[in-house]
Amino acid sequence: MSESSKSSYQLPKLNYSFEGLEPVISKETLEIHYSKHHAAYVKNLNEALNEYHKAESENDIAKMIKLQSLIKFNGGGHVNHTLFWENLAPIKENKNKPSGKFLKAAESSFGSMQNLIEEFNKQTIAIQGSGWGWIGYNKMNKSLEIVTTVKHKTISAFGLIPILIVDVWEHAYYLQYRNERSRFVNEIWKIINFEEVEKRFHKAIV
Ligand code: MN3
Repeated sequence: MSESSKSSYQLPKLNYSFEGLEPVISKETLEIHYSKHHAAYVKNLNEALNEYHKAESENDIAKMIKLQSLIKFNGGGHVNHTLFWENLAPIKENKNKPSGKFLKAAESSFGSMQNLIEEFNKQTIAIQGSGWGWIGYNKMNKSLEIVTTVKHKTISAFGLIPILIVDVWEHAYYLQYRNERSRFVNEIWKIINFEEVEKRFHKAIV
C-alpha cells in the first residue's frame, strides 16, 4: 500500500485553550479528554481503516466485516467529539444564549427553551453507561428532537441532523463531578456555543 492511500484523519484544533471552558470543564479534564481520549479514537480509526483498505485489496471479506465495528466505534468517537468541541465556547465569549431561528424552533417543538433543556437533561442523565445526548433536526417533521445514543453511535441512523451534542461518558466529567452526571449536564449549558448551534440549524433547514 502506498503512503498516499493511508487514512489520515486528524485531531481537529480546538477553538479555545484547555483552560478556556473553566470552571464548567477543568483544564485537566479537557486536556485528557481531548489529547488522550479523542486522540486515541483518531489513531485507532486510521489504523482500522488502513487495515480495511489492505483487506479490501486482498479480497478478504471476513477481515473486512470484522473491522467494521472498530471503524464504527472509533469513527463515531471522532465524529461525535468533533461536533461536541465545536458546540462549546468559553463563558467570556458570551455565546451561551440561544437566539434566532433555533430559539423559535425550540419554542415551537417544546413550548419553551426551558422545557427543551429540562427534557434534554432528563434523558441525557438517564443514559445507561456511556453515551451522548443530542438535539437533532427532523427534516420530515420540521421539528427538533431529543435523542440519546450509547457508546459512540451517531444520530444519522435516526434520520436526524445533529444540532447539539453532549458527551456523558464518565471521562467527560468524572475528575470534577465524580459520580454526579446530573450536575455536569446542568452546568454544561453555561458553555454551549449557541452561535454554532444556530449555524447548524440554518444549514439543516435549507
Ligand atoms: Mn468523550
